[in-house]
Formats: sequence, C-alpha cells, structure tokens
Amino acid sequence: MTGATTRRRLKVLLPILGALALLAPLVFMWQASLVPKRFTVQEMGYPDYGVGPGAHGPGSGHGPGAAGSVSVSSLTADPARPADKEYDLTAAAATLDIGGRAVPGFTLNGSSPGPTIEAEVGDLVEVRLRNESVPEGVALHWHGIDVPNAMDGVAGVTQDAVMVGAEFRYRFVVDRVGTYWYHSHQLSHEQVIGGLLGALVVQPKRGPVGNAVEVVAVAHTYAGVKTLNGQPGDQRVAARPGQSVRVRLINTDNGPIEVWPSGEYRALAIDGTDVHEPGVVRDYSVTVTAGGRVDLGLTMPADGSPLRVQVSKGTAVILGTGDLPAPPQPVEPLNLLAYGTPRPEGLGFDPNQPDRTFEYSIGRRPGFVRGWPGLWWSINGHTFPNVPMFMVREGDVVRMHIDDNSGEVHPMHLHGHHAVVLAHNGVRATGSPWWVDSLNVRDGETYDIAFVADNPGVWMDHCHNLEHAADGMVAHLMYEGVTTPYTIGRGTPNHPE
Ligand SMILES: [Cu+2]
Repeated sequence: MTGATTRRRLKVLLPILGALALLAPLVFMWQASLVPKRFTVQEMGYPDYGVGPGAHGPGSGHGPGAAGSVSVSSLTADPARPADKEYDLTAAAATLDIGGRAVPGFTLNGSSPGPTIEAEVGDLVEVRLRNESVPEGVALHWHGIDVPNAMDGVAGVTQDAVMVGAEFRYRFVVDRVGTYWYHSHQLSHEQVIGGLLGALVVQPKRGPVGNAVEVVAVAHTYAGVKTLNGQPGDQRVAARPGQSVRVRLINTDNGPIEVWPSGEYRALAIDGTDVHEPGVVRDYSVTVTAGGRVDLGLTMPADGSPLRVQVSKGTAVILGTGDLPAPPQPVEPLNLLAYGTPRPEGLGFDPNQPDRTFEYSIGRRPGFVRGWPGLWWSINGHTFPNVPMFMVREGDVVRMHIDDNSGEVHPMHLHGHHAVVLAHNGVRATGSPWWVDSLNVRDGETYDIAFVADNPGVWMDHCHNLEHAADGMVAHLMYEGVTTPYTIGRGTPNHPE
C-alpha cells in the first residue's frame, strides 16, 4: 500500500471515526431511554436503599423480584368484613357542559365531578367501578387515603386498567377523618384533567359535630375554565348569622392555587389531618398544592353580612346572603411550618432516629426519554425510566430530603402514606405537626419530611402536575419482599400517568 493510498483512506475514515465518537454516547443515551413494550415498575431504574442504620441492601434475598415475595394484589382489606358504605360509580367519556361551553371530558354517574363519597371514620367503603365507555380504560386512586396497596388504583402498578364493559371492586377502611378525593390513575394527564374525579369526605362517628355548614369545593380547570364543583364563577351557600362554616377546598388541578377568605378564619385541616390548635388569622392566603386540600373554618358575621372565600382569581364560595367584591389577594401565604402548636403527644415516632434517609432531588437535564430528545425532569440526576426505587422495610422510620433545582414548582405526592414536614429551606417546623400527602416544592426550595413505613406495597412517589408525571417525573417507594405482577408499557393497556 502506498503512502498516498493510506492518506486517502485516512481522509475518509477519520471523519467517520470522529462522527462515531460524537454519536456513540448519544446512541447509548438514546438506547438507555427506551423502555420495553411490557415491564414491571420493579424492573425500572435502580434500587436506592438510602443511608442510615437500616439502609442495608437486599438482606435476606428480598430485593426486587425476589422469589417467595408478597404480591401487591394480596394486600387488601379484610375480605370477610362487610361494607359499611357502598357506592356504584360508572365512568363514561362525555361532552361536559362547563358554563354553557361544550368540553370533551369524562363523567362518573353522569357528572363531573362525580358524586361525593361520604363515610364515617372506621367505615369499610366499597366502590364498584364500572367502565361504560372510556376506550383507554380507567382506574380509581383514593388520593390521601392510605388504602391497602391492592386498592390504590394505579393502572399497571396495583391493578390492570378497567376496560369498557369491565368492573373493579375497591374496598378500604377510612381510618382518619378529613377531606380527600378520588381520581383516575390511568392516563391521568388526560382523564383527571378531563374531569374523571370526585370528592371523598370522612366525618367523625355520628356525623359532623354541631350545626356547622359543610361546603365541599372541588376546584378544577376544564379546558382553561376555572370552576368550583364543575361550575364557573361564584358558588353560593346558605349560612345564618353566627353560624360556623367548614369549607373543604380540594385542588384537583396541575398547579398550586391560593385561597383567601374575606375575613378571619382558621386553617382547620391540611390534607385531611386536623391542625392542632389552629389560631384565628386574616390577610393570609393558604397555598393549596396540586392534589392538596385545606379545610377552612369561618364564623358568619352576627350582623348578617356575607363572607367570601376566594379560590384563586376567578372563583369563590359566597356564604350567606348579599354580595361582596373579591377581597384583595394577601401578600403572604400562611406559614404552615409555624401555624398551630405542637401536639403534646408528639408525632408518634422519632424522626430524629431514622432507619434510613433518602434524597429526592428534582432537576432538569437534556437527554432522551422513551427515545425522544428533550429537556427532561430528573430525579437524583436520572431521567425516566432510570430513576431510583426507594427501598424500605416495614416499620422503618424514613426521612426524605427533597430539593428542587428544576426551574419549576412540583407538587410531590407519595401514595399510601402521610409524611410530616420537619423543615422547609432548613428552617425547622415549630407549629402543629404539618402532615401532608401532597407537598408544594418550588424551584430553589428544600423540604425535609419523615414518615413511618407502615403500609406494605409498591407505591408511586411522583409529581402531581400530571403533565410532568407523563413526562417521566415518577418514582416508587417499594417495600422489600413486595412485588407487583402488573405491567406497564406500550404493549399493555396500562398507562398510569
Ligand atoms: Cu412536577
């Protein structure tokens, strides 16, 4: 071979090799982002055992996929116990009438929101869900209720999507009073936004105390129209002078909303948990994160004038007779970290002696998700599906440090558990225990939360901005020894986000 030939060949080869050197990592990243046509969530990503005294690896062979494991589907309420409250819910694809505008969406028993499910604490609630006409299938998640795992309603994780003509029976005990809601967890970024949802209220035994007026206000935006209980504008509720009122506000949207009454109020409960010794405040809004709830307590003025509870700009609950203009939005939201007083009995566990501590660091980075290039949400630096699987053992005291450097707010929702907020931006909580199932984490913020791993299963721990979830902002909390037989992926009917 002459020198000239070699030079000529190198001239062709070198650019090709150069291009390959540039392309190979991209091809690798692209390939790593692809998901199989059918897979279980325990095959997703990598196990994260956290740090701390209990943070050992898969000790006795109970890791993901271990033989002899407990199936999610076996984690049910007592099958022998009869139901105290029974509901039949029929899901349908429908055209909704939103203030005279036709909006494509979904109904339960012919309406959106669906019927409010009412129960007393300790009841076993049974809901028979039938899919009449939602072509992609449905599943119902009981947001904020720590149900047995098989009843959690996440298509592809705790059950298969309920296809047209099929039924699913949910059975769970409501073991705490409070304001909750239910919504589809099948294609939720379409079905929840389209109105496949409703309220769920758990009262004390023998119903509400006293003669307080009870108001359930489901805030939802249909095709850009803000509504309360499916109606745009103001919602009128009768109340007599001097009467106390409890407004149960449920944010079913993708972003946080501010709520502010025209006068004095108390924040009686957050995410279904009563605040301990909630003080009377005014001129503060309450931030309700996506998926979150607040119960506001008000007393009707003795002089017969009305009260107004403004729910973001555009909707309001007007209590009593007469009219009053929207009060100006307070500058500051109520600081729930310092609101109320600590419970003398404490939290029921010691968050300063955790068995393990996890990081849940939310970011954004360029890469591929499901083969598509883009700027994607990341969890601990990883994009879907290569995200952490937070591994716990039953009985663990778990701490989690959440930080957000993604440029946007994320409503973080852990299924099956309530977590208590220990600190926000490093500032420790001093008020009533602030228990959440949905937490508003803004860009640049940190939260330290803690919970007891007391509900075995495989649980979603995801962003409740459902567009973000659909873009892969989804991780899971998994108990060692528990596995799911259900599958997700384009080769299955199950698409939980
Ligand atoms: Cu998000």
